[in-house]
Amino acid sequence: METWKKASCVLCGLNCGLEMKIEDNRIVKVRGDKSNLRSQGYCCRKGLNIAHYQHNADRLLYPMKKINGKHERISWDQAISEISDRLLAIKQEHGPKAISYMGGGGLGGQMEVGVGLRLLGAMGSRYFYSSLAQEFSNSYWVEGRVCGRQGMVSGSDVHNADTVVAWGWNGWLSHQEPRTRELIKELRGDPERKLIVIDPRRSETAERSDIHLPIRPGTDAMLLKAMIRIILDNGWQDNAFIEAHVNGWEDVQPLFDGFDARRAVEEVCRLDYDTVVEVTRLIAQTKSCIHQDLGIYMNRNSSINAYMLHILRAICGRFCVEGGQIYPAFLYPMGSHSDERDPKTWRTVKHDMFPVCGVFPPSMFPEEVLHDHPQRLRALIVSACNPLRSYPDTKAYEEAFEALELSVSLEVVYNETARACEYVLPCLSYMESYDCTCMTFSYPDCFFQLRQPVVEPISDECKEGAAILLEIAKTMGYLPELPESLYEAGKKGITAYLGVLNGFVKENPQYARMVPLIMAETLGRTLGSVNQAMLVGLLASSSKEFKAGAVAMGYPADFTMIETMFKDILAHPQGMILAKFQGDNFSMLKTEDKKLAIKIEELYEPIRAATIDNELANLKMPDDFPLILHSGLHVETNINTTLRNPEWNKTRGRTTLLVHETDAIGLEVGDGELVRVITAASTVEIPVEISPRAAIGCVYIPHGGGLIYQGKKYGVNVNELVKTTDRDEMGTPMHRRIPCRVEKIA
Ligand SMILES: Nc1nc2c(c(=O)[nH]1)N[C@H]1C(S)=C(S)[C@@H](COP(=O)(O)OP(=O)(O)OC[C@H]3O[C@@H](n4cnc5c(=O)[nH]c(N)nc54)[C@H](O)[C@@H]3O)O[C@H]1N2
Ligand SMILES: Nc1nc2c(c(=O)[nH]1)N[C@H]1C(S)=C(S)[C@@H](COP(=O)(O)OP(=O)(O)OC[C@H]3O[C@@H](n4cnc5c(=O)[nH]c(N)nc54)[C@H](O)[C@@H]3O)O[C@H]1N2
Ligand code: SF4
Ligand SMILES: [Mo]
Repeated sequence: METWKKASCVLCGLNCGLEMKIEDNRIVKVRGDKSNLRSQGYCCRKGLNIAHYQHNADRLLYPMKKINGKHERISWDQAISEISDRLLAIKQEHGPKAISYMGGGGLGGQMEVGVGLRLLGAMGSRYFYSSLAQEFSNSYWVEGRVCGRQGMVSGSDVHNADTVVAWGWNGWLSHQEPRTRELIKELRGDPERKLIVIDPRRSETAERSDIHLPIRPGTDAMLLKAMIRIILDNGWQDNAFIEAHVNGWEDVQPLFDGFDARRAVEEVCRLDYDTVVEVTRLIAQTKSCIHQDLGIYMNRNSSINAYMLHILRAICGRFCVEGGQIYPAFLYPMGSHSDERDPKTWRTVKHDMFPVCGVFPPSMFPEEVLHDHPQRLRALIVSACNPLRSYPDTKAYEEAFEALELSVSLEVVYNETARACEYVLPCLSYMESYDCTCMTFSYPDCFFQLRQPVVEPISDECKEGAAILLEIAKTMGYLPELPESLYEAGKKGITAYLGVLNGFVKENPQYARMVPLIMAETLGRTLGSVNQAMLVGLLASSSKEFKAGAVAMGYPADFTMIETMFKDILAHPQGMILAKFQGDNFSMLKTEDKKLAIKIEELYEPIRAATIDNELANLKMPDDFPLILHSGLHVETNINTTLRNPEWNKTRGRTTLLVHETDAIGLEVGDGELVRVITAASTVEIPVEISPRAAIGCVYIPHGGGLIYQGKKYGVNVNELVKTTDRDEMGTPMHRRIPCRVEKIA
């Protein structure tokens, strides 16, 4: 019989709804799920290839331990007891600062990190490293000041906008907004709407735009300053909006006094001034929104750019309005809040670096391991990420992993990081488990999907990541003795369980902080899934805005809401709207007066220092590395490092270095010719692809290469070419501006 099951894609943050045809426990066909309210049947070629994620020859089937340099099968009992003992010993000898956690919160599931961070907290450590802090730190830090809370990140309401600005975003390939290609086609087909792309090269998205500003690489700060100046000169700012919703503009405005917008645009950005004025007018005077992405995040001036983008939105009245920049309705936020001004906020030992959203920057991890302070990092649990390919400076990472006293990988495949770890623990894949993410950027509707398993586990020994971490927490002694009544209560339903749990916590207030782990343990057993129990916990502890929004959807206003909602979620594998948030979008702001707080004094000096003359001087590339390497285009043939079997790109050729024709002539290299790319970190050999998609002076290598599949390495790992120190003041790697040179191989 033909079975089609509903699930979602796990390959990028959009989590498009998918339907999968299953035969003999295998995904044999995939199509977009039209009943998913968010993606509405949309799906890209990566989603269509998701079977390669689930079924691949490097799936992990049982726990392993490295013995004499080789991974050997061990039992779960041995794995959990040894890891727990070792963690306790390291903590006892060196203190909690020696212990770290990396990853989690991935693009397909976020339940495991919920338990992981509680385990880390129970051990007394706060050293959490994740991918979030290699793209978003600068922007989320700014967001924390503007809206009052990091992790509450705003997004662009592109589908309701008339002018969409893609700033350093190649949406045609990377998607990043629901139904991106449909959106781009709609914008293009509608004379009343505009797509504007600000990108040094003619990207696939730029090619489909109404206006392309081919900005000189790295000069976005100059363009932003100029745009704000142009708005003020023309009186295009929205004074009524500023009066009603913005705090601090009088303080900020002088930063733009006397700025020579024309000179900046023409001389620094090398753009046509009149076109920039027209783009600025469209941003200020139409229903506009700006989607910025890695071209901004992983580039120079990332902090002030994120800041000036928010200033621009604020003075144009484009915050918290339809088609503008909105604060999404969510069940749980993107991350926690960590204010570096609070002396209680942890910093790293070596670099004294603070976290953003509770996350420390992966670019600093190797140095935090490889130093001789008694409190250096010594133990790491890494889950659902692949630092040995994803994070900058693979060599430094390899050395750091060597120097760890304990390394544990929770994975589904034998990836490069698992290979380097002492213990490797096999997880259920996202197609074999219940899981969810929170990356839905809409308001007031809060869309939510709990993905359900579509296939049986590949091995009896695979477990939910959350369950593995809970087991470690239990073995380490972090869970109190729990009464049988708590294990039994869930059998009578969620409402009954929550009643008994409440009673238990009232009697034992000392365990209040442990409630999520207690639920994971007790309700998790009843439900047969720690992830499901974690979801119940999330529903129970949701914000008052969420609960009011759920009542507006017809859910009971009392204690029984959780059970009703939980059942509804399970009955809707395609996802559903759980809550309709009440009140306007400004009500989401966490500032006291519910206004946008755009006064960020720490960034005044950097903005002042970004003068035309300084920028002209700072943009000069070093003589020995005259070209800009864009280390890691997110292209059609990769999805970070997740799809590993090269089969899926069989007809798509090999990894190349994109080079503009002008540069190719200068280098005397022809299409397909092998060249050497040299950076301060390393050298790789790669064939040239002469391409109209490259900007002059820039060369490009895709992200996600150099993966080992069935023991063989495919393509170039671009993170070999990056040093950990190629980073900015927040630790964000400068992947969009790595100095390099290219040499013809004689
Ligand atoms: N196919 C595919 N899709 C993906 C992924 C993938 O690996 N493959 N990964 C997903 C993830 S995790 C992410 S974060 C996103 C990333 O999505 P994107 O941010 O869209 O990815 P990039 O390829 O880095 O595109 C950045 C663009 O910025 C431009 N740029 C470079 N320098 C500058 C500059 O100085 N100024 C300006 N204004 N622009 C500049 C580049 O030319 C490039 O076109 O993609 C997601 N989607
Ligand atoms: N040079 C360079 N480096 C980059 C970038 C770049 O542009 N240039 N882009 C960066 C960006 S934007 C990002 S977001 C990061 C992404 O980097 P990572 O966060 O490392 O993401 P992935 O490479 O997708 O790795 C996810 C891992 O999770 C595993 N996994 C899948 N399903 C499960 C599961 O159910 N349980 C567990 N435990 N594991 C699972 C996958 O097998 C895979 O190994 O890469 C970054 N690295
Ligand atoms: S856009 Fe992202 S979530 Fe949607 S199918 Fe493609 S990879 Fe999957
Ligand atoms: Mo990313």
